[in-house]
Amino acid sequence: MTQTAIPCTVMRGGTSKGLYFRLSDLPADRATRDAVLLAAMGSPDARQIDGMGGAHPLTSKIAVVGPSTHPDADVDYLFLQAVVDEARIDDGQNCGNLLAGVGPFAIEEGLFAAQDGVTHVRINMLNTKSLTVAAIQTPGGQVRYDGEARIDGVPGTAAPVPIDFLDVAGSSCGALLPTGHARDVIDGIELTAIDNGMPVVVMRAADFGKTGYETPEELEADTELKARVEAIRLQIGSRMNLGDVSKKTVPKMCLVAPAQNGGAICTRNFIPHRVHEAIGVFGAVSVATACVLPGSVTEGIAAVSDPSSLEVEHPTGFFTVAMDAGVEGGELKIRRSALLRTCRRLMRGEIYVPASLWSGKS
Ligand code: NQM
Repeated sequence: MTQTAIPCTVMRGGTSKGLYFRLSDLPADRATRDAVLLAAMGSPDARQIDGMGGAHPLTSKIAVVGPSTHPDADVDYLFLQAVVDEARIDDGQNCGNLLAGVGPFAIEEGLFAAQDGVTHVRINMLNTKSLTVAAIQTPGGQVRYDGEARIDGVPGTAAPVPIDFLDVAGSSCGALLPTGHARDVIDGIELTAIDNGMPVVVMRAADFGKTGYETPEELEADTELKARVEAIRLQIGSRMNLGDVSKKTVPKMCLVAPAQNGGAICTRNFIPHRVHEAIGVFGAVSVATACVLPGSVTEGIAAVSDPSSLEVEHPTGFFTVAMDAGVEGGELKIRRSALLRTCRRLMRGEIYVPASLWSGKS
């Protein structure tokens, strides 16, 4: 046998797509696991031609799902980013888009028993050591994928997957405001470094001479802008308790401008080197939080009419974040945030990797 076959499911989760594995189907040793996952995706290669990756960070994602190691959860979820053009599997961030597929995958794989109606799956998110609950449509105890829910960035409609977060503030950086300030200045640019589920650096597009309404392609072609944004990222990363971020996918860098379509704010997101076609889930939650944070750089830009429901605009539409937040003792406290995603199982089968990397489970 020159190749090893590994059970694998391909799912669209929110506006991303990735490979879903059961923990027990992957090598236990981390170096072997990473070599296997790189081969499965076809990294490193800009086209990922020899693997399943889609040649973009949003389609080069992996979810590993296993039995819960947390007393208050039903399953564990580890998110892994296969870097497209480097031989690197990164576990330094979470992904709220692939998260949408975790509950259905766990049910389909027999890791968690569905009820008739709606099944609430409590998920232990290992990357950020935080918990979430996803409500999965399961009429007759079967996962239902079709439905009427629509999210921007995905054609058509599907079954709704509402997701609730209780404790994501500071989950990567140790604090909602890791630098201790609502506003910092780096290279003459005012910014808000915030972590409500994702480390994000919020900056005003106008401070870079941009409108903030440019297309992702226009921003990606702007090498001078990209260099300025990356220089700030490298400096603020360690101040956000993330250490040297030169080889990390966080923090994300978000340019903001006044909303154009009635939302709270308009965003363009460097994740961190490509520009997102929409916005990441936890990225949106963190930016929405900046919009209600007194003293953040969104002041004078964000239009918040209802702080319990914020529409974050992005290149392909809106992302609605529901939030229960308030200032307690002079500090912003996030009691709960919630959002809507959809997902769809696309394929289930076996993925082949060279047996020279791993001979498989004996
Ligand atoms: O922020 C892109 C995505 C993401 C991550 C990224 C995500 C999140 O759209 O929770 O969903 O910023 O890397 O999948």
